[in-house]
Amino acid sequence: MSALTQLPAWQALWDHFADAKHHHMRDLFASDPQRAERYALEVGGLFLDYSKNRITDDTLRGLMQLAREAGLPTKLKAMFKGEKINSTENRAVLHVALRNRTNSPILVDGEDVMPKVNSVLARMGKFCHAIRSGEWLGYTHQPITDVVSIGIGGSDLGPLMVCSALKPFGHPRMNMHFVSNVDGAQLKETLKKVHPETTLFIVESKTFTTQETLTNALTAREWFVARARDEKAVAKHFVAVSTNKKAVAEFGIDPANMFEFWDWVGGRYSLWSAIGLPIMLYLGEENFTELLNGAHIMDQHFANASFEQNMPVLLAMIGIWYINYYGGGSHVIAPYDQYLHRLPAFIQQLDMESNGKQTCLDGSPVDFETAPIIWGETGINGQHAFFQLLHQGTHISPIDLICSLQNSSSLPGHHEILLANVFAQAEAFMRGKTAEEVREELAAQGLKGDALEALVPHKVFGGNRPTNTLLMDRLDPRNLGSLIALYEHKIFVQGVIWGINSFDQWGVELGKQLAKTIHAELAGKLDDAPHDSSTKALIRRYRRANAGQ
Ligand code: G6Q
Repeated sequence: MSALTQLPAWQALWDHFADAKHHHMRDLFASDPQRAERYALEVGGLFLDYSKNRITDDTLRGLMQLAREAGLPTKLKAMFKGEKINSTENRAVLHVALRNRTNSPILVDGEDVMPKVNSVLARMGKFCHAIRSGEWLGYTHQPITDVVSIGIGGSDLGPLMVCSALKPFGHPRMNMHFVSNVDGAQLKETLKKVHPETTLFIVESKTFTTQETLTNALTAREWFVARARDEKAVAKHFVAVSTNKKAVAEFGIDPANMFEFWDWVGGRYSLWSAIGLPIMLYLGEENFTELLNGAHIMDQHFANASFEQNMPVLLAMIGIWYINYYGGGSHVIAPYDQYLHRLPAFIQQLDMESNGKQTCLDGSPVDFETAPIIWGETGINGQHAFFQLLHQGTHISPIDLICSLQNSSSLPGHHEILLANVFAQAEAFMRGKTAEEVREELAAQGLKGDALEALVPHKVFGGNRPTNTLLMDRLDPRNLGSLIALYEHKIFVQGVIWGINSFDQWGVELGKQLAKTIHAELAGKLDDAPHDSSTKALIRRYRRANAGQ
């Protein structure tokens, strides 16, 4: 048995569950007129209504007790203090230092990291100002109009998601492009849209060894040099963001054009570091600082609020309730905001790469579920697609409905319709529709007798389906910063409860090794490497199809 399942609070919650699983939220609301008020919380510009969950005061008490028994208070302090909590890579985990706006010292191996953080931020600020103001000129003395960010995974998704989310704050002259896929189609299509004289390429890679990124960067560099006909022009059009100065220099980017970050910044937690350079270029230094400020507000709240009033802790522990007790293995992210259309993909990586683990910190296997499958889409589109399963399917998938109260960029009349859908869906998921209500509805439409009764079971909705409603005052850099940090900390808390390492990613590393041998075989540089018969046949088939090319 794992340490977690032996905790008294873990068992006590099972005892509570035996009774609680029979509760219907409809009854919980009916018996407590204050429920919505009591199960809501505001942090900065974010408001969370968590009342439409299958929880009672006893559930929350039990969950908070579990958080304490699992050592959350100590682990939380350890992260903020820069202890090496990423034990399999022997690294600190300090995305909170990147937005530590109070500047209080944070030590790693006895050294305060804040001066380095501030100095890179200042360099980024200067560079971005030069590009945005038009002072930085390309090799034909023209200002930069297009930025192509080349990276993948954690070195792509964060900047891509934030730049899409905050488009209304973007520089009007700047067009942002993101290339991650080694399928040449993405780079090819991007290069069709840009001009070498006015394009800046940012090569983003923590390790600077990632095959997809380096292949794309090399092709982009060749494309550029073939047109500029001058190697020296590269200095005006290529910059790198990395922890690996040597590899950047070997690639052919002057380290003077490199923005640094450090091993204690995890890829999927790196948008606050120099990896956020495309964000700062697009939004400007002030807005990037606002993004950091928003995250810092959430960091402070997470570090200091009581667990009972702590937004990341509440979201995490309510998640644990479903994952480990109800056995709900999936969680839906449904932003009701077109600008947030990449948020589900971003949170999917953040959560599944962090907590998709089956080994406890001490090396023993887990004997409970860990990260749920995270998926989603803009809510309004989801309504016309997979929401059917969420309403009437056999799975319980909690849903985060995310939207903003004000939407200055929408066209007149649209935002009200959007928000009406958010609130209506949350209500429907909670209430459902009883057989009696269906009968009344059908009778009002003129149906009766057998025809009416035959339809009733199909139109009944059980309800009792959990949602969290997250409202932002408005979608701006500060509130987006708080929202992202909220999910980062939620994921951290769940990792602590499960006693796993949320900050390594051996599954991703495996992918980086696997293709190497087969790549050599496909290229005809290696024959007869040991494989199963299926893999061998696939390789042969590829080679036959491409023979003579
Ligand atoms: C993120 C992961 C992974 C990583 C990419 C890119 O946490 O580790 O998604 O960001 O594999 O790695 P590089 O930045 O080293 O190119």
